[in-house]
Amino acid sequence: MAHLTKLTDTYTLSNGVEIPIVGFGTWQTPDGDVAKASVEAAINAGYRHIDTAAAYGNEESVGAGIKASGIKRDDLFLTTKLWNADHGYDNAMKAIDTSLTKLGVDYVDLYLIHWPNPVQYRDNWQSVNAETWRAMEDILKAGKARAIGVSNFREHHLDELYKTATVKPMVNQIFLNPSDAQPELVAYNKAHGMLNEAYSPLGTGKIFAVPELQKMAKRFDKSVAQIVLRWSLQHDFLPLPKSVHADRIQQNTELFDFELSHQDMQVIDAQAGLAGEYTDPDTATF
Ligand code: 1BO
Repeated sequence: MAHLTKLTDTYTLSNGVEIPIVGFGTWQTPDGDVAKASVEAAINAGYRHIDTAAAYGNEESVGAGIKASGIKRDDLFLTTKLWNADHGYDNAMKAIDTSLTKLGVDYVDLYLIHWPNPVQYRDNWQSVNAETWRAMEDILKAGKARAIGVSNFREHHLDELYKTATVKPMVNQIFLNPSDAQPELVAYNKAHGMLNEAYSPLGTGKIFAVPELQKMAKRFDKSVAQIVLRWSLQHDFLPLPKSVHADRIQQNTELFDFELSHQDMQVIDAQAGLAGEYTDPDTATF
């Protein structure tokens, strides 16, 4: 288990870059004042890691929230992602510049390919990903990203990428929570030196109604959300909880004054039967 004492503890990526162990997620956070205010509130609550994506449509507001917080750029870890329309070498080189402009920064800390198999490249995703990854490597070399990686990639997408990659992805950000713990993919990522980042770390919300988890939360005087985020950390995942409510933004930072036992972890692991919302990247319609 990683060293878990505070929100700003870090994992070390395979290229030596330090990444804070909890990130503030902004998927489905409405653009405009809501995104700006929630990012500002997150930074004020102590988050030093913000996760967005071109596809979330909120990069400008996320950038505005960062600016409004007054934090120094170098004190923040910022991730964004390349969308499906921007695959291919030339498009990717333009996409990073667009994201940097929207975010109002000179570099991101982590740049990810958002999906491995966009619907328009279903017949040639292998060569398209190779070209996109070539751009990702040049983006890294140019210092526009301090680390690069992928999201929603499965083993066969990565096996294919490794045929031409000269730099291995440092992160795979996946749908990862007790109902969809994806043990094979998690082990694969780890074996290939990738950090497992968890988006939707609380899953569909069904987890909140599980009596064993409610009892456990009561025993620790915590919420079920805090219990599940702690589970994620004790598995060495990097959870990206999202909220637009100041009280929950704060609550999701309070994960370091308790520890789940092996038995507690097993009870949460056993929730894998709950139906999740996993999207298969090879059949997704975007
Ligand atoms: C469709 C977006 C998934 C989370 O990044």
